[in-house]
Amino acid sequence: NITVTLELAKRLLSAGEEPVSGQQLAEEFGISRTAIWKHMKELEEMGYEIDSVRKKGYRITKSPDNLEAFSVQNGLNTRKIGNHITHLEQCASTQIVAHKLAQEGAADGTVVIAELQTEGRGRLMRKWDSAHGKGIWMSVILRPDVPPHQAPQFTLVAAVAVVRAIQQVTGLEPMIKWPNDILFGAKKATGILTELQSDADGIQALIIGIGVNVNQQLDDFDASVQDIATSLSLESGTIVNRRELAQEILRCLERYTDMYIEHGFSPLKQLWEAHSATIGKAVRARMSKETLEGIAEGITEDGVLQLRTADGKLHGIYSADIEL
Ligand code: BT5
Repeated sequence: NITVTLELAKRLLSAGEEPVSGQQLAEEFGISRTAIWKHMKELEEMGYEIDSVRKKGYRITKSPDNLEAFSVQNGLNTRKIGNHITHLEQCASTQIVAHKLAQEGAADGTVVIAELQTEGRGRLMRKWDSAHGKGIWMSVILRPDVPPHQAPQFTLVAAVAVVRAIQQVTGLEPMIKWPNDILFGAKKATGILTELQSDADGIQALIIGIGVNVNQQLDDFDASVQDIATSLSLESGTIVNRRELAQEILRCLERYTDMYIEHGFSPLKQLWEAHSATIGKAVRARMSKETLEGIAEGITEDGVLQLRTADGKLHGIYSADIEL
């Protein structure tokens, strides 16, 4: 029974370094000590490393690279983001699941994570390639008390959070391409998609979708993106622990969205610009109706990209695809 096995893992993880005896577990779970032992074997098969200290009991020394709700929550130490996590083996898109949960009243900070997305999506309904178990495919529901026109800035705030988390966990130095890409060189490792549920009273929920390519090797990517995509593993030459990274992203997301809500965009603008691959560069901005070329001079306090064209005119870009 997989539920009992996972409940046992949760119980041992919450005990931390302290071993829990087979007898105690047997009593708590209302099953035999032999059954407990069998569940431990199952956990080992799932990739847990378990120390069984004679007479003292069991202790988890290492968790597998999985994004089960309880293992992401264990040691997370956030105030609200991640208090509720829905972990799915598979779904069409975590955005769709999160939209539905938000409509049903899910709490501020609720997170949806999937191992596999069959219809992961980018902006403008573009496809987001989401290989099984290789990335972090998640959507975070936020309910900030800000006017709807501030929603796009959350994409920039989330980009800062993800960059800081990647730096912290892997030591790599990614760059941000306005508005929502995280790159190594010209290749994309992360995309962010912020969607909005609003009504006459303002923002009901923001659904921040974050897709991080973590452990894909080249042939794990769909042929259509192999030339433009990269993963943290390809960049670092190691396997990256997805759970640690997911936890750090949630912590950073809480820290920087709190900062934004309390102090506005200016402290984040500096952080964003420090990691920007766009500012000061000659870029082409493709928009739905026109394409502009010029120098990206900066972003405004509202997160609008400022592009100076050859005729000296300064254009505010609200939404575009940028080519460097
Ligand atoms: C994005 O859109 O970059 C936003 C991606 C957001 C994905 C997350 S995963 C969790 C949540 N659930 C979802 O369904 N979505 C969110 P955009 O800027 O429109 O970029 C899309 C383009 O990136 C595609 O047209 C491809 O060219 C490219 N692409 C697709 N999959 C990729 C991947 N895994 N890595 C790098 N590039 C990719």
